[in-house]
Amino acid sequence: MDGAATLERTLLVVKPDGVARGHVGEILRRVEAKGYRIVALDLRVADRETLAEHYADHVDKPFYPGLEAFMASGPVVVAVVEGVRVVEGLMTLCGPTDPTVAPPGTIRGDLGHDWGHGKTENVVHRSDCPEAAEREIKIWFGDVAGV
Ligand code: 3AN
Repeated sequence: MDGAATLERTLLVVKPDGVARGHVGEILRRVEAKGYRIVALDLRVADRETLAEHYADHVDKPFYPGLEAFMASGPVVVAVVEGVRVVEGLMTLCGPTDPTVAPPGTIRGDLGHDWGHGKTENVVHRSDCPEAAEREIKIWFGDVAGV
């Protein structure tokens, strides 16, 4: 044994397509079944300012207006998830960006569908590194997130 394991936190967002299609329970079930702990959870409609901060790396990209409109089109479920190596773990559980080629067994592979909008609608967002997780948790939940 290497001693005490370090707990990490990451941000999970069930996007409007996932909420509208009734996948919230299934997605949270998979996260909990894997052994991760949900420490904060909220259903809300994202505003433009929050989305622009969250997608700071993408605001200048040609697909951003469509992404913003989609992300604001209905409620999202935002969660802070805790566990050992959870950032990496949720990347694996969610699968790659494009839902058409995301492998079966992943959330995007099993539940995502290209509705003619390319990669815009892919059911979930998860932070892609510990620094992004810290930044994104602050954007959605402020300084004190979860229990
Ligand atoms: P991921 O969420 O897999 O880390 P990113 O960070 O490259 O993917 O992109 C953020 C989000 O922007 C994606 N989840 C997807 O909704 C959207 N997106 C990324 N690339 C494209 C694209 N080429 N066309 C449309 N939407 C895209």
